[in-house]
Amino acid sequence: MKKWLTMVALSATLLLVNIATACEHEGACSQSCSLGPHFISPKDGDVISGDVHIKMGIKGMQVHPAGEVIKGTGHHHLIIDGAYVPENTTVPKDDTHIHFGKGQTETTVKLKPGKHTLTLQFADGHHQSYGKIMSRTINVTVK
Ligand SMILES: [Cu+2]
Repeated sequence: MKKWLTMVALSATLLLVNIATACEHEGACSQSCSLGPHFISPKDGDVISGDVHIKMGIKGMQVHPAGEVIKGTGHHHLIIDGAYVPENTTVPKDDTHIHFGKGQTETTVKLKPGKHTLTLQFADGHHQSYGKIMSRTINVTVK
């Protein structure tokens, strides 16, 4: 009886380990399984020729068009060669801070050849940043 219980406990432990491993290898969250935005593509360290096609994902929140603030929702921002935007600060709108206020999750950008950082910043319906925890930065090289 005692041996049987040990076997059950052991199986349960193995199952949990399997779930954790599966999460790490899930394509959409290969950078990390933590909450926040992530790049489905490109990946950190990618070398890209031509235009950069970007696919954005989010974990722990829902994408919703800008306009009204709804708890647990927001929209993506792409920051080119710049830092994340501190919490409760309005995300600037310029050539290097691109808003996806319609709820878009894909875009294509043209970057000069060389090394660049791409940062995703998730912010609420009034473009107020959710801060560092809701940002993600990767490095890419454009040929
Ligand atoms: Cu915005």
